[in-house]
Formats: sequence, C-alpha cells, structure tokens
Amino acid sequence: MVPDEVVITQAIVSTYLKKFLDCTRTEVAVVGGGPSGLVAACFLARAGRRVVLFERKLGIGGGMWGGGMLFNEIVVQEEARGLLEEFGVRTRRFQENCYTADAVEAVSALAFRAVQAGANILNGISVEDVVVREGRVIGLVINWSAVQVAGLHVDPLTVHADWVVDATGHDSEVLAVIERKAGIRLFTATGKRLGEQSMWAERAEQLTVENTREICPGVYVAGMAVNASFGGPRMGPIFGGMLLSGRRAAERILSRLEGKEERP
Ligand code: 48F
Repeated sequence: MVPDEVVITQAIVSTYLKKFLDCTRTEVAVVGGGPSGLVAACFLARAGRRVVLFERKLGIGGGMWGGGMLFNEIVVQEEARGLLEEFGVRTRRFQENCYTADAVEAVSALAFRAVQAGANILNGISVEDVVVREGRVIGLVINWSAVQVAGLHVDPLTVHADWVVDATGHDSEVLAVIERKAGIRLFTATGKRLGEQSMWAERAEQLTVENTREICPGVYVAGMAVNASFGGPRMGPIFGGMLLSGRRAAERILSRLEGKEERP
C-alpha cells in the first residue's frame, strides 16, 4: 500500500532533519555547488571526512550547465581529463591538449559522485555570514534562499565547521562578508580581495590551481573565487582549473585535518 500523505511528510522531514543536524558541527563546510565545490566535497567525503556543501540554488552545478554562451559543452585540458573521467564523464579529443565533455553529463556526474561518497549537499540554502572567534572563522550563518528572495525578516541559523571552503565563484561571497564584517585580514597583498581580471584562459587556469590555499584563518578558497581573491584573470568555459582547484583544496584541508601545517 502506498504511504499516506502524512507518512510521506514525516519521512521527508525526519530524514532531512537528521541529515541537517549531522551538519551542524562538521569538519568541512563547502559554500557553493559549482564544479570546484563539488570536487572538493567529493574528495573530502571519499577520505572519510564529514562534509556539508551549501548551495543557494535548487540546482547544483553553478556555471557548468551552460558550457560557453549556452553551447552546453565544456572544455578541459589534458591535465584535468583524467579527473573528469575518474568521475565517469566521457571526454572527446578536439585537438592536442583540448578535450570536450557534455556539460549536463559533467554536472550530473560530479553531483552524483559527491553525494554517493558521503557529502551532504544541502541545496536551497544561502550562506549570509560567518562565525568568528579570536580572528578565525569557525562557522557559517545560513538561511533558506527562499527567505532571502521573499525578503522575509527571519533570523538565520548557524553551523560550526573546522574548515570552510569559499567555492562561490566570481563573487567570492564568503570572503566578501569576511572583508565587510569580520575584521579579518585576508592573506593577499592588500588584506582584501584583489578582484578578477579580464579573460586570459591559459594564465587563469594555472593561477586558479596555484593559489588554491588557506586565504584567512579557517577558510580555504577554491575555483573562480581564487582568481577573484588573488587578482587572477577569468578563463571562460575551460573547466580543468575548477576541477583541479577543488581537488587541491580537499588535499590541503585533509592534511590540515591530520594536523599538518600549510605548505606554501
Ligand atoms: O560559479 P560556480 O560554478 O563556481 P566555480 O566552482 O566554477 C566557476 C565556473 O562555473 C565558471 C568559470 C570557470 O570556467 O569561470 O564561472 O568556481 O558555482 C558557484 C556556486 O556557488 C553558489 C552559486 O549559486 C553557484 O552555484 N553560491 C554563491 N554564493 C553562495 C552560493 C552563497 N552565499 N551561499 C550558497 N551558495
């Protein structure tokens, strides 16, 4: 017999609440479900770490769905092709060091693998602030995106995390709020975000990965937010740097969770 409507309601709410409560004190909280955040969450979960990913929108995938200018194919370079294929995404050779993949296949695979690895992905939730103690970020302030969209006056809730990852893309929203309200200096030349520069795909891809690191106490930056913070260029619809940056953020956080210091 099909469960009645109340059982359906109870099943959803009680299961969701358990999932949510598991995330209230966690090891890593990733903000943003674009390619870099999904890859970071997946590698952290695969290593057995407790990880939650908050995504503002209903749909996971950030800027990957639309490929370039809504032509829904993405490009990756040789260095990142293996990573994409490890997620089960098929790539096609276009020419030397240039491969394409179906954007829908890529997003779906990244999200599927991250959840199956054990990452808790909570969509429809926006991060609006951070929690700071003694100059270190130790948590996030969250609210339903629907509350924000409706402009309702509803107080948010809070989660604590050993490490936060800002994977919010071009807007680097977690760092923006840290800059504005937390009084913490970022590890950049000015202590603030330097802002992204105009298109230069090759250099942008390199810098995104190189500069994936702790950007202030308690916070790592991954993906396009890296270049928005450290003053690197944008790269358009080549996504290898996003994937490699996500993996690098995970690797670095894993070594911090094991008590190791950040290597430059
Ligand atoms: O923008 P996005 O895809 O970030 P990414 O992983 O990848 C960048 C590329 O898509 C592309 C590019 C390179 O080819 O330049 O733009 O760096 O995904 C960021 C996600 O974060 C969510 C947002 O909805 C998007 O899905 N997001 C942004 N701010 C918040 C947030 C927030 N405050 N709370 C929750 N989610």
